[in-house]
Amino acid sequence: MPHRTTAAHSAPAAQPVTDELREWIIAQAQAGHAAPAIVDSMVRSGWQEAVAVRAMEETLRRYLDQAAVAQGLPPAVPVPEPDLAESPLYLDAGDRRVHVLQAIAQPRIVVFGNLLSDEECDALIAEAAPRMARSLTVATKTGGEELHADRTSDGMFYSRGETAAVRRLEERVARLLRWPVDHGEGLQVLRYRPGAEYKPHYDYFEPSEPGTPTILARGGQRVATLVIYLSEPAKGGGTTFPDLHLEVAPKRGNAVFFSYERPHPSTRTLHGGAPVIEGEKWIATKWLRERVFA
Ligand code: PD2
Ligand code: ZN
Repeated sequence: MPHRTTAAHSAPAAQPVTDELREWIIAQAQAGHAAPAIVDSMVRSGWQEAVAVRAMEETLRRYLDQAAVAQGLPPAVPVPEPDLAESPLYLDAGDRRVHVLQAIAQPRIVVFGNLLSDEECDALIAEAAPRMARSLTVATKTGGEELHADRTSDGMFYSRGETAAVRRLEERVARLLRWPVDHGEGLQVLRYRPGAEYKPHYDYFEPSEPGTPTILARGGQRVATLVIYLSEPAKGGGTTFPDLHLEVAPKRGNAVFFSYERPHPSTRTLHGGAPVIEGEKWIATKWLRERVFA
């Protein structure tokens, strides 16, 4: 493999990743070697571990994306990502210490705790309550909105920065997910009563639908979702990911984040809101776009 060494006592010089190294990484992966083994052998050849890991990740991501595009899938785009590099238990979200309760890498799903206090949940519900109406979903045929039988909740949208509580939450989320406030849609609040549910769906806009170009003109695709639980139903109402057989409990103040780097089922981000069985479920959803949402 391509060799690199740095003098034992000098500060390590930057080690540029060469095409030769990238080709070697791809060949190793194609030969069936696992990522840790590839990194190990790079380190033994004198590459700094951090450089080796980054070279591996970048090379394989680019390679897989080229293969996906060659198969006719839409290209991958950058997505929001909380900084979980060192497996922290807590993340500094500016004005609040958010708990990292669970993380899945593929697809990227993170369950956060303590994102909102009980008082903040109550304030968002109280301000939203008088404005609730039967939920509409974006009509991808036209780019407008429509009543949808798959969603039996009531809802409303806050415009971005509309109230002090909304602004504070938006800034906290931007810091947590490392994605600018102005790339977010307005916060949507939903209420599910017993029997209400949100059937499994993808949050990205289906590229082949005729209304999609109009929708995308406002900030590109959705690339991530944060569902924040504002109240706890006594039974039911979890957020389900059918492809993963995963159900996230709707615990007040917690949130589930997931991202999708291309608008395609291969992301395995199919998800739904299970029927509420007892009590009421209130959520606030933040959808994040590729670019400034205006
Ligand atoms: O309420 C939920 O758990 C849920 C499920 C699926 C919310 C959304 N999607 C959403 O707001 O997109
Ligand atoms: Zn959804």
